[in-house]
Amino acid sequence: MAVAPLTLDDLRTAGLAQIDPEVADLLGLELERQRGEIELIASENFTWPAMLEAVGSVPTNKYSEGYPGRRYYGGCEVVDEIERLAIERAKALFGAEHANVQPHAGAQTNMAVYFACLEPGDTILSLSLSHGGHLTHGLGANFSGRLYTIVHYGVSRETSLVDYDEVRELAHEHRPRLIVCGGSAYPRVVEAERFREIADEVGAYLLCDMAHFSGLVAAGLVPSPVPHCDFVTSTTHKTLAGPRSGFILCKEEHAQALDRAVFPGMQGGPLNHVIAAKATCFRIAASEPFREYQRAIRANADTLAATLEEGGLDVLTGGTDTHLLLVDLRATAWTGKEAEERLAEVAVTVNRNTVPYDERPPTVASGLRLGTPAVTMRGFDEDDVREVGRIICEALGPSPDLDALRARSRALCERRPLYPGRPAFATLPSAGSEG
Ligand code: DSN
Repeated sequence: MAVAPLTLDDLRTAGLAQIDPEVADLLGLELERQRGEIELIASENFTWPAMLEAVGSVPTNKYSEGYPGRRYYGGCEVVDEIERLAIERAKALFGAEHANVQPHAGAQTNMAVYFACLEPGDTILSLSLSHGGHLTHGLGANFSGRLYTIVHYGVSRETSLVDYDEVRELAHEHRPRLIVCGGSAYPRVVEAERFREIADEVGAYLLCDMAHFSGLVAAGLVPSPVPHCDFVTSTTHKTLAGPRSGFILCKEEHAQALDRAVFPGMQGGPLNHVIAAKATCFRIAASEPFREYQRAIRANADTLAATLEEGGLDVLTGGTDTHLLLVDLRATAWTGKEAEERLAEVAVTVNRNTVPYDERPPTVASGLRLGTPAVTMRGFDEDDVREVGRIICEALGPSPDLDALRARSRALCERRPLYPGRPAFATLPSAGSEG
């Protein structure tokens, strides 16, 4: 599309479609992609329209290094109120003594905790990435693996569950300064209470990374790690269904060190528009409709696991306590990469994932990680998810009719529209866009 020459005055009022149709069209295409595929990436979600509004709001213009009432810029009286609201709501939602809502994303939450309680070289005991941990829990190529001494625990070869005896043995042998529990691909409850006992035996701090399951914690569907941990980190965009961002909870005794680690330790100006969205995210997460949504995520995850098992796939640990499941493909001819690509052909989006004791590299992997937050957000019920499970099993089975399977996926997407009534971005009316 040709772009008419714009004046400086036009730029002051024009919308994106008028100024940059190329980008506007790409945004529209992304919306249509999200609408037309069955989204099963466990860490993704479709956030509420209210969040889209907040993250597109004017506090994006404001600098406010510091904390409410203690800023290094003028004009912070409104963003102070926004941040106070987010802090108080986060504390109330999770029963926490202190909250920092400034981290830009999940990686920054863990970095801030390490900066708050460790010195470079100190030892961290954490779940290895290939057994369900996270990059920031000590991967060699990540800052965590480069700055700290990392010892990993894993899951049992027989049960794929955390072996708490192994955690205890490693803790006593290596005397870590910090133990990390939680991760990004562990389908069962993280027993923070048991980690606390072990941490106390060796005088370690305890961090739970609940980024994946914080929505379930908020809804009371899995045990809260908050009472047992020195620090709890989370993103807001996974099960919590808020904006793409992070926050940290901690005991009051660590509040000052944590706040200093976030600012000035590692971040400059907070993203005030995103903090506004976080405040609303916490408000929604305290509501009964949100609990209803989380219950549906759990029911759908159980149904998906059962359907995949009925179809002959190996769901590790036999199911899930959360929103995510891990499929072990080692008994099939599929690699994770090939299975991910095959499912994309039938409009089902997943990610390849290593399984514990995987012999393939993460770029290929032997498993798939699936989750139900996003499909549940667009209204998929257990019947829909059963159909999704069957589509997956048939797509990975012998001689599938891929066109027919794709049509079945599309039919589900049409029955459960995403952002109904929201026009594609490129066609949104915008000021001065006529002509
Ligand atoms: N990338 C996220 C996930 O997929 O779990 C974690 O950071």
